[in-house]
Amino acid sequence: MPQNLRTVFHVDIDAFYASIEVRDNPSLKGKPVVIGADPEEGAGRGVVVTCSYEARKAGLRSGMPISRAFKLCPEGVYLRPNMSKYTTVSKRIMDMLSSRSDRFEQVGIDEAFLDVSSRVNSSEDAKALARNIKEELVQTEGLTSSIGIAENKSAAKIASDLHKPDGLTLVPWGKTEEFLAPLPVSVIPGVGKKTREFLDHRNITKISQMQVVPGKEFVKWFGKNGVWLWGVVHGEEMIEVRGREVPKSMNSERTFKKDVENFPDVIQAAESLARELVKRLKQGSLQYRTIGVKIRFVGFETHTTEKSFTDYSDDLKLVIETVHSLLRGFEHHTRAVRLVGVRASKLRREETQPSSLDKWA
Ligand code: TTP
Ligand code: MG
Repeated sequence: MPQNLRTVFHVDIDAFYASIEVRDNPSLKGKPVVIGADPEEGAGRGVVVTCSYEARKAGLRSGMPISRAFKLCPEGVYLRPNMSKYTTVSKRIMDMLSSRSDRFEQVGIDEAFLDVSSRVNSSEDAKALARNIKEELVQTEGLTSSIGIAENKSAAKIASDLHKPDGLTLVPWGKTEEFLAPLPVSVIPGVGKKTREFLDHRNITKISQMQVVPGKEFVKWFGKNGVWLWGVVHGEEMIEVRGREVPKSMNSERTFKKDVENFPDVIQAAESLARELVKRLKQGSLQYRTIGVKIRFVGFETHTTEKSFTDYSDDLKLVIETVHSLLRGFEHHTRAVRLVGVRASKLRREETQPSSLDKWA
């Protein structure tokens, strides 16, 4: 591998929730383990969240109705998800993965991109580092993973899916287009049922067939996502692995030009600040768990107060309601108001899956 080229890993834990349950209860090893709804409760409503590879052999898949899963695999062990456990494991894994990369981007509860360009100088180096990470995941967490190595994110992601479970797939540098050519279009992240059908309609089922379609056509078909997709199929997608920091808090304040005596005007200003704040949170895919207000009266007397919730949210209505109830505590204050502010804290980044192209097809 020539120097100065990018090396991106996509790491994805195998059958994440199910593997954690098997690890914590070794008697489940080798059995079809299904995480999801209880097939015997609620008349078999609900779905399979995930399942072990043994259950996948029986045809079970994420999203399948639990009643159908039970018909296909009555001998399976059906367990309810234990999210707090999975989140704790995820956090430890992500901390470890992030420490093994130059840049790090978590993209789901059990998957992440690592830019390791400065840490490897050959395909052998890259594979050795990936093997080492896989081994560490087994040693410290008792979990197997699949890693794809490529010069860009989309090819790394496709590669990591190719030889699951416990896979390690390297796409040679400069050979991404050749690697992708024989694969079905459905391996591309974001190409779901609708996009597949749209392409199928045009007799396109393999990536090689997409590679001969002019870029202009892609844009006609998929709008600005067509530019990205064209880059993906030609191995030229070069989107950075980006570890976006989650800010501690975000706020929106207004100092009035003229001190405000009429309290409803203060509330109205706070509402528009809340709207602006939620817009900014959404732009950064952020959710809050605490909303606070700040109010300053003439004479610089300043108060802050806040309210926390049990769940994260990005809901505007909840912000407005909270701002109203917090500000009401100052309604009978005698002095005029100089400044009002709204603040969101205890933030987290919403976990995002690759965006779907289906909406555009
Ligand atoms: P995935 O990585 O897609 O699935 P997986 O880890 O179970 O299996 P594999 O990677 O080996 O194919 O998702 C990670 C976890 O996210 C999964 O264990 C359960 C959860 N999940 C959902 O909650 N809903 C879903 O639709 C999917 C696909 C996964
Ligand atoms: Mg996984």
